[in-house]
Amino acid sequence: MNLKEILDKEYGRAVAECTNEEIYIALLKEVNALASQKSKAEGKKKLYYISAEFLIGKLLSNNLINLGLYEDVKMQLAEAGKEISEIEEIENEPSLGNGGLGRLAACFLDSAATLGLNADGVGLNYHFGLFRQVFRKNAQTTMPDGWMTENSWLNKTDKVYPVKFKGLDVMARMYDINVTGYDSVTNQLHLFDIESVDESIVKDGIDFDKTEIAKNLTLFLYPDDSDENGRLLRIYQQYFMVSAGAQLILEECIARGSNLHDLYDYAVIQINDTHPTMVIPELVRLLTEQGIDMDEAIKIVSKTCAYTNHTILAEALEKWKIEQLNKVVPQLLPIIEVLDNKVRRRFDDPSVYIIDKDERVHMAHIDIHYGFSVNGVAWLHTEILKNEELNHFYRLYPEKFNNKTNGVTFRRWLMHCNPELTGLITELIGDGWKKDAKELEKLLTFKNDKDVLEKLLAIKHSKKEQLKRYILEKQGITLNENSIFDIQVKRLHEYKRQQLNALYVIHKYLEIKAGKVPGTPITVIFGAKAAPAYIIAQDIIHLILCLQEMIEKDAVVSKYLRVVMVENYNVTYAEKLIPACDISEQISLASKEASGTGNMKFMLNGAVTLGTEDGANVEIHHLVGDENIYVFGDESSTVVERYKKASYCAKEYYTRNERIKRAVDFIQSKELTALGEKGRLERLFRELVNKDWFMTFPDFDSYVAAREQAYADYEKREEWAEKMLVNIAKAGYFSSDRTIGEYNRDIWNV
Ligand code: 26V
Repeated sequence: MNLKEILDKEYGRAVAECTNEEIYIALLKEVNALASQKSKAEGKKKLYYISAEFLIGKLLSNNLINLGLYEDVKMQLAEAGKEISEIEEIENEPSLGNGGLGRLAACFLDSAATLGLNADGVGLNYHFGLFRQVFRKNAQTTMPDGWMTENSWLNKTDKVYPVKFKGLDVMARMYDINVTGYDSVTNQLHLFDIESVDESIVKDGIDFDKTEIAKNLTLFLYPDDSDENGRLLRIYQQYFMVSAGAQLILEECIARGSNLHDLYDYAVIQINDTHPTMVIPELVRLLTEQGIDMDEAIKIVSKTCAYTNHTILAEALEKWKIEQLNKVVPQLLPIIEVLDNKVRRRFDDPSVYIIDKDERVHMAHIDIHYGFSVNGVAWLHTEILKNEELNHFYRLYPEKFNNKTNGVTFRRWLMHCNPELTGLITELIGDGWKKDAKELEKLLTFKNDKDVLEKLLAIKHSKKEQLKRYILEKQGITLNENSIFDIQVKRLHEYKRQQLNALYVIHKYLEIKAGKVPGTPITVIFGAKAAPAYIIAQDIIHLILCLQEMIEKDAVVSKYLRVVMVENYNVTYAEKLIPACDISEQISLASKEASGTGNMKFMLNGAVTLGTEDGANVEIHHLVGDENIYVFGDESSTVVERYKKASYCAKEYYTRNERIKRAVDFIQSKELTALGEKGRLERLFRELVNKDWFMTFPDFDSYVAAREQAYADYEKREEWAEKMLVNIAKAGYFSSDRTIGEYNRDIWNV
């Protein structure tokens, strides 16, 4: 690519004379055109990965890397005195996902294209995506996060599909984003949008009239569903996505030669959690419209659809009231009733019915009965699905259940975000690992190589300096790059237990106040958005921000301990934080985190995990061995039992354990209430003492012990570097190329 020529043609100016924005736009157009020209995957059968979320992140560098142009462009920019990172800054991040599930979908598309699979994504084009988080008075406020500009990666297509709701007909327009594989084909992410959407109805932060469907349908990702209109809007969004998606799929399959009776030879639809579940009755409806009888239509669809479960939290398993569905998509109800009746005729167990006695439709039940595969996303998660949460279904269909441990794309999560480490690895073992991540294990031969270990430490240090500069620029906070960077970044949820981390911070603060100072200063970094209607999550953010301010103002303590909560944590921030991390906090209550994928990204970048035996941490532990991870807390079997017996009493721990009591009491101390809202802090205090539903107290002592051990081991720099090396070397298993290979082998066969 000749940047000079491109800019000359576009603006008639030299590289150095163009603004960063001009360079970005010219690059965007050029790279997008090159991506479109790449060969497409071919084949009779295609995978459609249908998902309400695709958290794709910025695309410029990602596409440059995958097209093999990154180094060249970087060099040409450098010759003109520009850094590629300045150009990256111009791009808006599309926040089309909440967290893990959406980011996983994006990694999967990257890997599917890299492996050359005939595979497209199907989703929605939210104009504002997830909200932008702004801190005011030590609390989260929310703003719309517009990302679509005149020039973006969205390519408008001429495909439009009619979608019918009760009393409202709309048109779904398809927009495509090129998904470049690494040195491979280009696939597509199809995002549907409504022509009549009106961004001007958004007022006061992220408020808007939830009843004006024709104007609001694709404005936001998961609009607040704390009220009835919000919930209905979610049904509108889901049906809009699956109806347009189903029409696209049928049209494409017919074009490839299907007579629809053999649809499953032409398409496999992976349903990403229950949000796209209505694709099942919708496909049945469309097939019957084509003259196929209902029984056959159901059989065809059942051989086409596969379901991935991403959570066992009961409140996250979608159930829609018949009454709600009737208000939006009455045409699906007769079909859902047929699906339910077939289940009732076959099985005598109300817990597997689709429609329950309270007239609610269990979306996951549709997927399990009428899909041919059900998978969990990490070994432990799948075991819990089989033996606990979905045990009744597992007994009916043992052959449908399978595990697919999550993975992440190493193009973004190593090559892009950590070129320094990428360079060292390639210098040591060549670049075969870029196509076959298992080759990272070759690094183990350098375990005792002092020179290599020192280089690893030096890279970590320079990534900490880079993060320091970034946070200073974004938030005006100056980090100490010589401190331990202990990081917990993920959605705010009680089960992920940011509150346990905060209790440790209080404990440490009190120790330092009492004169017991740590050997190396510690910087505890948080990043998390909380759902606007999730009160306790908001209170936890409030606590963390108050702790941050209190410690910042304490000249003595802040020399040894700092707390920083980064504002608006997103993919772009993750790319800066993860390479700079020493200790990766993965402290969910065992059994609750389906997998986690941040844990994998941290490991890959040489952070050492401090975690519970939960989700994919179990597999990380198994791979790196006891020496190279800090594991603490009760095991999932203990936790599951404790819930079953309802035997947990937080108060008992609080009264008996002096350290816990002191830390928890501090939440409503004068020091903190002076900086925050007394009512909120007291509410959080009461929540913990009287409930502590996610059992932080039972794990507190072992958490403190493990964390202290990690900090002590950090002092032995060479031994620590060995741990880093082992983590990187063993991370190959968590490449999403491996995961996608398994999906294709066991489920898709495209
Ligand atoms: C959704 C909701 C929605 C309503 C209220 C509470 C709640 C809590 C959790 C969720 C999770 C939605 C599904 C999800 O994002 N699961 C994540 O999927 C990742 C990719 O498989 C996995 O790594 C994470 O462990 C899992 O939490």
